[in-house]
Amino acid sequence: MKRIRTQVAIIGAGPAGLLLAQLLHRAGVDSLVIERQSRPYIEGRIRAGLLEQGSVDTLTEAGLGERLHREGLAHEGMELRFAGGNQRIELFGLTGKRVTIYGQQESVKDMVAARLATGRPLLFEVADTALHDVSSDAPRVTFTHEGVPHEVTCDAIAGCDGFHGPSRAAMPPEVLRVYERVYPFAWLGILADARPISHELIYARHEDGFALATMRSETVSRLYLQCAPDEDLALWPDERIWEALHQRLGAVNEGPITQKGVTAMRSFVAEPMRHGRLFLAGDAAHIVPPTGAKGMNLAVADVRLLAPALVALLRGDGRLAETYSARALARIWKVQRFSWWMTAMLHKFSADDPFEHRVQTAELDYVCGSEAARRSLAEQYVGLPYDE
Ligand code: RFL
Ligand code: PHB
Repeated sequence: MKRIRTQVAIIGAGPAGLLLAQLLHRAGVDSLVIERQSRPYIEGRIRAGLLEQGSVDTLTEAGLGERLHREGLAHEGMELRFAGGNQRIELFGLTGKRVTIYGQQESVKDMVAARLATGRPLLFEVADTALHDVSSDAPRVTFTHEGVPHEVTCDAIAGCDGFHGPSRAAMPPEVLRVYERVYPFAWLGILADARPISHELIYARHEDGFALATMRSETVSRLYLQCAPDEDLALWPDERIWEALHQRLGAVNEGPITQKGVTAMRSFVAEPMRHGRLFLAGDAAHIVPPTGAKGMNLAVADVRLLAPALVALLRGDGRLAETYSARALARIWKVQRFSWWMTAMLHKFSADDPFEHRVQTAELDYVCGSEAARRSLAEQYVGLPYDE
């Protein structure tokens, strides 16, 4: 058994865990990051792409913005498309803020490089991660790395291990309350070497279902189609995907498809996000459907609150730690509501429900016709101000 002592044990090297490690390092706090997957796996995992201005600012302040500013695509608007309607939402004009397209795996690469440069530990391919004594002042994490069992003693554990990680389950069941909604559809996402159809994102509601045109660069398109929750990718040869995209989005530039995947859609919140010396952040505590592009942004917002709370706790002041969960959840629920609303407005919920169809059209008509409604959408889409 190898024994290690650190101040904060961070479980998970996704955006939440890696950003927390960086912020703690800059505040002079020691941490150990453990990750179940390999480095190439997490650096290649295709996921989110859109960063709120506040997330860009947070990453920049953390010293992680150099390539993001060079390669990220800043957008000042987005488009809603539906039967007969085609509306640009002037994000910058309505809010003075922009959003930035920069693949999550690119942020992850930047954060892994920054972490390795600090010389502080980041261990990949760990197994059997388990949390112990989280209610005490001396919590522990055990795991196996390169065949050797490890035990980490620490002052606090940050559970940044995503929806399926062990941290949330380490909270005593009697203190944890879960709120959940599962949607009757999923997204089939592709990455293609094809020029994006527009400089900006297009969210389309069509009678066949939702579609989204986004991008990773000026030559790489990222496209999504609403599909069945248990969709079999084998039934979606490339021609069928392009046909459905043309149908729902109109003219789409085709090119070789380099990646295909199906993403389930769920809204989920676990409360509270802290018990004793265990703190949850990011997808470990909450999931949003991707329609509002909020998952990674919420992970960043959580960590923005968690890092100073942990720094203060380690100096003997537990006040920010006490209120971390409530302050994080105040934003999370607003973002949950926004993501649920965007999802409800743009997807087809049932095969044949003319009422639903009319209400969605009315909603889109209203959003497009009212500056107040567009401003409300824009304000949430670019990211609500941080409440600190
Ligand atoms: P992550 O990224 O899931 O990282 C958790 C890490 O923990 C590791 N882990 C463990 N490590 C050690 N021991 C264990 N036992 C472990 N169990 C798990 C995992 O391997 C993993 O590396 O969570 P984090 O850091 O909270 O970050 C959250 C984001 O990844 C997620 O919310 C976003 O990707 C969601 N999302 C989007 N978010 C946005 O902000 N904007 C978007 O445009 C956006 N689009 C999307 C998305 C997610 C999608 N998918 C595929 C779910 C589009 C899609 C299609
Ligand atoms: C993406 O670029 O992958 C993306 C953008 C906006 C969303 C979801 C995903 O709402």
